[in-house]
Amino acid sequence: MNAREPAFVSQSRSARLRQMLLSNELEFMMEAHNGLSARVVREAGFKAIWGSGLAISAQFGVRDNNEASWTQVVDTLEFMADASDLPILLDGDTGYGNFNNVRRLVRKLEQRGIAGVCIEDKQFPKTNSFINGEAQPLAEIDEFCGKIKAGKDSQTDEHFSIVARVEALIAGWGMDEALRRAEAYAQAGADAILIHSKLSRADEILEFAREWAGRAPLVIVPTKYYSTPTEVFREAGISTVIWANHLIRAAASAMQAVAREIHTSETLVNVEDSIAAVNEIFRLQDADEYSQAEDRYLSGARSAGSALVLAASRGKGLEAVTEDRPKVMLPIAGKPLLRWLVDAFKKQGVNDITVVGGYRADAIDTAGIRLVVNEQHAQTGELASLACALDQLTGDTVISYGDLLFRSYILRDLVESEAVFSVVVDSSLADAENASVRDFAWCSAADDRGLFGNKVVLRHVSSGQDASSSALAAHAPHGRWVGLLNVRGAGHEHLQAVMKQLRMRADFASLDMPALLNALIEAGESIEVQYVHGHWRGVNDLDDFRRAGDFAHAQTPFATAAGAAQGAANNAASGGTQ
Ligand code: SPV
Ligand code: MG
Repeated sequence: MNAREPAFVSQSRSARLRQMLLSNELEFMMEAHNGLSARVVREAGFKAIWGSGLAISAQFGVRDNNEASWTQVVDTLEFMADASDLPILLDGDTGYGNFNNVRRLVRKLEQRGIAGVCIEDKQFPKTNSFINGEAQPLAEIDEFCGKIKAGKDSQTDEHFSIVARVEALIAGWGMDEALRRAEAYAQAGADAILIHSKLSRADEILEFAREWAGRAPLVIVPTKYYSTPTEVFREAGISTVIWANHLIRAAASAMQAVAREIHTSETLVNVEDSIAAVNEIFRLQDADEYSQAEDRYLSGARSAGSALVLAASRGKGLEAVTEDRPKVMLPIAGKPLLRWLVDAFKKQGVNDITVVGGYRADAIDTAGIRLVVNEQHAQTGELASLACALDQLTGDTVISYGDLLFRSYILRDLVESEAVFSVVVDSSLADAENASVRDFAWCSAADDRGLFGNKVVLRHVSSGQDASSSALAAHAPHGRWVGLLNVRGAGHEHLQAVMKQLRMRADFASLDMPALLNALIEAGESIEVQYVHGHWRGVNDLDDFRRAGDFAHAQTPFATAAGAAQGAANNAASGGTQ
C-alpha cells in the first residue's frame, strides 16, 4: 500500500484529495461507512476514503434510495472524519435536491472537514446504479451543470473537489451521450469525472477513457468489472480507482457467519479466536488516549484511587450477632456495613476496592470488591491483614477500617488531600477517659476552627502495643483517629518500606494500624491531619451497632423525617467511636 509521505500528510485534506485526482499516478480510495471503518481504511494505508452512499445506507439498515436523510449522512461523515485524518470524498448521490441543496451541502461538508463530493446525474430520490439501472431517469444536462456551478461557487476552500458522475452508460444511453455529458460537466467546473459501468468487463470504461483523452481526471468504480487487472486501468490513464463497497460487504458476511455460529452452538468458544479481541476494539477507539487525557485532566479529581478495607475481625462485644458473619456484614439500616463503605468509596470515584476478610470471609458477598482472605486472622492483627493485600495495590490508596460509617465529605476531603500521608482525626472525642483505648491521636496542634486550613500533622496514635508507654500519653489527646489513612504517590513505597521493617518484628502478628502510623512517624514521614468534629460512626459493640442504623438513615437522601431527626440528635450527642 502507499506509504503516506510527510509532506502530503501535512496538507489539508481537500488539498490532498485534489492532488490525488490530479496526480499522474493511479490512486485508490477505499469505502468506509462509519468511524470504525474509516479508521480501518487509514490503518490499511489508503490515502483517501470513499463515503459510499450504498455502504452508509446499508449500515443504517436502509436502502440506497435516499431513505437516510442527507443530514444523517453528514453526521456519519463527521464521525468518519474524526476517526481518520484521511480526505473523504462523499458519494453525494444527486446532491439531495436541486442546485440550492448542493450549495448547502457543500458548505456543510466543508464545515465538517470533508474534502469533496461526487454528485451523479440522476434524479432525486435515486436508486443504486446496479438496481435496474436502465429504468432510471437521468437529469437534464443543463440542470446538472447548474448544480455543479452552484457547488463550485459556494465552496470557500479552493481545494474542495466536486466530482461529476456520468450515469449514461448505466442507463443505457450510449457512449456518445456519456462523452457529451462528461464534457459539459467538465466545462461547468467539475474537478473530475466519474464514469460508471455495470458491465462485468471494462471494455466500455476503457473506450470512454480513450475517447476522453485526459480532458479531466477520470475516476472509476470497478465493482462489476473487478477481474480486470489493475494495470489495465493504469495504462488507460485512469486517475483514481474506488473500491466502493468492500468493507460493508466484509462486515456483513463476518457478522452473518458469527451470528449463525453462536446461535447454533450456543457458545462463544467457536468464534472467540476468529474475531477481533475486545482490546482491539478499544485500540481502534483510541481508548489509550482517553486514559492519558484522564491522567492529565482528572488528576485534581483524584478519581482513580483504590481502597483497602480491613474486615477480618468478628468484632469484640458483637459475638451475639456475628455467629454467621463478620462484623462488616452486619445489617445497618437495610444493608451490610461493608456495602455502606463500598458505596461511599464508589461515590468518590474509588472503584478499585480490596477487602481483606478473615473471620467468616465466606459470608462477604458484597459486589464490586476484590476479596483477599487473611487465613491467619484468628492469630493475627490488622497489619497482618494489611500485608495480605498490600502487594496488590499501587498508586493512591485509602486504607480503611471496615466498620465505618461517615458523611461523604470526610472521604472526599481525604482523597483530595495532596499530602503523601493523611488521616482523619475526630476532635470531638478528645477526652481520653480511658487512656488504654486505642486510636487516640496526638497532633502538632489542636483542632482550632479559627485556624481552619492550617497544616497539622500527626504525632502519635495510641496503639494496643504502646498506649501506656507513650510519652505523649501524659497529655490529653487531640482527638481520635477514625480509621482512615490516605496514601498518595511516593507514600506507597515509603509505606511498603516501613511495613517491611515491621514484619521483621517478633510481635508483627499482633500489630495494629496505629502501630503502622507510629512507625511511619518514627521513620520521618509527615502525616497530615484532617480534623472533623463528629459526623462518623464506628461499630465496636452492640451499642454502636444499634446507633449506627440511625446514623446511616440520616445519610440517605430520602431519609424519613423521623429517621433523619433521630440520626441528627445522635450525631450531635456524640461523634462516634471506633
Ligand atoms: C456507492 O458506493 O454508493 C456507489 C458506487 O455509488 S455503486 O454502488 O457501485 O454505484
Ligand atoms: Mg452511491
